[in-house]
Amino acid sequence: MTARSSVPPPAPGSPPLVLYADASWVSPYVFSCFVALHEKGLPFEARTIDLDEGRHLEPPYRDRSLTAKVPALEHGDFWLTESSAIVEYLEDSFPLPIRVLPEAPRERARARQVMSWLRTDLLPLRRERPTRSMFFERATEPLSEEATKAAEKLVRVAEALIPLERTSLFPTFTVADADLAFCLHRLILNGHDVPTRVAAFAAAQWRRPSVRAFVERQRPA
Ligand SMILES: N[C@@H](CCC(=O)N[C@@H](CS)C(=O)NCC(=O)O)C(=O)O
Repeated sequence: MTARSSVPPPAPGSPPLVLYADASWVSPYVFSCFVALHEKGLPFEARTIDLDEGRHLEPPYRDRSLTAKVPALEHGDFWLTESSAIVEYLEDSFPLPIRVLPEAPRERARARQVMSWLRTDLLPLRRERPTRSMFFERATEPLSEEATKAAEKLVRVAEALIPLERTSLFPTFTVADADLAFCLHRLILNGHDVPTRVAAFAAAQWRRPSVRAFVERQRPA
């Protein structure tokens, strides 16, 4: 476990927040939590866990995190894993000054749907265009037939969800926007064309300072 960033002062009245991330900073799940913390302007300490060396499987991390996965959030004596749960916890605990999930029930449900879907579907695409290929060497093999189908599904769903006149899914930013843009960048950064409107959405999300802070993080060689 390595402390990676200087620790800003904790929010008044709140115990410090610690985000545990993979040492390579390529986890899409860490990305969601990192963006939520940044968007909310919450000071947090980032600590990295070397998954390649199996540090997440060793106590005390294994026991405190329960699931032995990253990301984990530590907030005082409370530990939480599962990125969607972490985003929801941050939203409920720190609703101000900025929300990262919609408030209206249908929009909130849609955002949850998108986040859950991106975490559970499109496996061939996720396998053949891993997040490592976004931040380290690009993928060289063409997409298989099943990954092509997954890519087509991703683009179809994105086109259906992104309103014609907007570059966000809802009137204001949500973590679902960042998650969808992140997944689209598996294709975009590896040189695959996506329709103009989808590309405009992905580019707009990729410009957000919270997203830039993750993308531009220093990574081990
Ligand atoms: N559903 C979890 C997935 C977390 C996950 O799979 N994290 C990976 C890194 S991207 C991990 O910890 N892998 C180590 C392992 O499974 O042993 C979430 O949304 O947080």
